[in-house]
Amino acid sequence: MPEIILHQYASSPFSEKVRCLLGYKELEYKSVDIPVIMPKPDLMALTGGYRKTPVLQYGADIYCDTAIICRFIEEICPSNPVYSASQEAALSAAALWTDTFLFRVSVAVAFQPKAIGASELLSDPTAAAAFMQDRADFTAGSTALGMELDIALPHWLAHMTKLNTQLSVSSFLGGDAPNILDFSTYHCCWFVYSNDVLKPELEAFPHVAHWIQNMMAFNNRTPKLINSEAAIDIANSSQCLPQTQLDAIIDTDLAVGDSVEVLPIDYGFQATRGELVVASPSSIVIKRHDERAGELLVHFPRLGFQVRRQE
Ligand SMILES: N[C@@H](CCC(=O)N[C@@H](CS)C(=O)NCC(=O)O)C(=O)O
Repeated sequence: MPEIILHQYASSPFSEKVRCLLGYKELEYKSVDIPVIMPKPDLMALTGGYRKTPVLQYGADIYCDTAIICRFIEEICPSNPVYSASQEAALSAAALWTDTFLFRVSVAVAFQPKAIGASELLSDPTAAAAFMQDRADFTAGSTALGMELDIALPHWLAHMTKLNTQLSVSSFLGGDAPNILDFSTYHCCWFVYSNDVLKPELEAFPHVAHWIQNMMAFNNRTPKLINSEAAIDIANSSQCLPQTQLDAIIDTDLAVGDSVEVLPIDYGFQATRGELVVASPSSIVIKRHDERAGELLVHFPRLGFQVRRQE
């Protein structure tokens, strides 16, 4: 059985979402510490272009975006479920809103001028300049990530107020146990809460602060650190998982075997190219070959991504 390898960095909120879910599921995993900014050549060998953080590797299967990473974790470890059929549409919609809109709001709040000195990513001026340039390249052509603080802050406070109300009568957003919305919401809060200047402001919402502590406690594994070359070797010596949805192409203009490119629709428009294997209502899977990593299947969620046929 392949092992889970999480390609991530410590200060990444979306990585924290996955670290906590893995802990909640009591799953062991290996970790590759990837660069915070480009270039990331060893990650590219696996993803073929997708550069966001985190990426989950399972042998020669590569999962891009936490929406599909979390679904995959649920598939291989159904105990402690975080999805349910009775909430399928509601949870999927709420988690997408949280991972996009609330994340965008939380980035503006976390990077506000008074908090920058205490930010792990921005406290050193040289590193901060390189980071800002990298993120400008990363979000080129997109308006989906930037937001002015005076617009973001009221949205942030409005949602924190609602969360505080719900969490005053319920241990988790999912009720007695967390569901995927807890993990999606938590990583946005963690991003702000882990800045010492901003922590007291979140503590003004005591039920949110208590829930953050409970969610944080799920990040309880100590993954074995491996280097990126070792992860590439593991991909190279693994077989891709058999695909059960080979005929699942819902797009009328696409067929299995088409040469396609897949890219996010919000920001980080770096495409991955390969041969289409699946384009179902839940996922897009393409097959690609890398000199060092061998044959790979790269998986993306359907929501938030587009597939384009390459002529
Ligand atoms: N929708 C993506 C968003 C991932 C994302 O935006 N991650 C941030 C870091 S937390 C990122 O990729 N930043 C640029 C980078 O790490 O190169 C997901 O759910 O995984």
